[in-house]
Amino acid sequence: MTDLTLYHCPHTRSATAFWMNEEVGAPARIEVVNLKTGAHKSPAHLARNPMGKVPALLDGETIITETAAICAHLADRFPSAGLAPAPGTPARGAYYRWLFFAPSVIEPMMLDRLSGAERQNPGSAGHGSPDSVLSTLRGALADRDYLIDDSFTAADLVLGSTLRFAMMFGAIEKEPAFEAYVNRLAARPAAEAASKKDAELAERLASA
Ligand SMILES: N[C@@H](CCC(=O)N[C@@H](CS)C(=O)NCC(=O)O)C(=O)O
Repeated sequence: MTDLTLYHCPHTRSATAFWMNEEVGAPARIEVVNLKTGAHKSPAHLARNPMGKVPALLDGETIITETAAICAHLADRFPSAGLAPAPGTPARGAYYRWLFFAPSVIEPMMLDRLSGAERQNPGSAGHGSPDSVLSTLRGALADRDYLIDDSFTAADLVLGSTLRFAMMFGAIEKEPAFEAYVNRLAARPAAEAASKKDAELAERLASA
């Protein structure tokens, strides 16, 4: 039985989990946690996620936070969507690689760039130098449509969303291959549906 609730605020990082929910047939009930009213710091939300952040997914009685974890869990929970390579295969290893690369490498690099922080010793920073992040991304996306075996997975969804945000905020320069990749992902029917529903939710919150 499916008993899923996604705690979500439109136009935030949780839009990635919201899109993933669409990719697997929208099984989760959406509960809005409005960051503008401080609902994310309410006792009810802090009990779900002591970080006071969205997204969070309630699956039965278990809370899952962290966008990449939520997306990976939904991919496994709904295998018929075909968004994760089989566990134990080399492709699954590559899938984990890119799922983790987005939050543990691209995100901190993006925040460094936006805040102007300079790492004195990039070798001791897990996310290395911006140049190495960019050249790794270029290599991963060169001459292919998706990260793994030329088929779309939840790793594309997570990494592509992160890359889109990074380009939108100017933390990563727009490059033709990056833009083509992000646009390819945005053209998926589930991505379009999620984006439309997210905009409607945002409008509803703004006029409430
Ligand atoms: N590591 C978390 C980050 C989530 C996050 O930072 N969410 C932001 C919205 S973009 C948030 O809830 N911020 C509210 C706050 O921290 O006060 C993830 O990947 O899900």
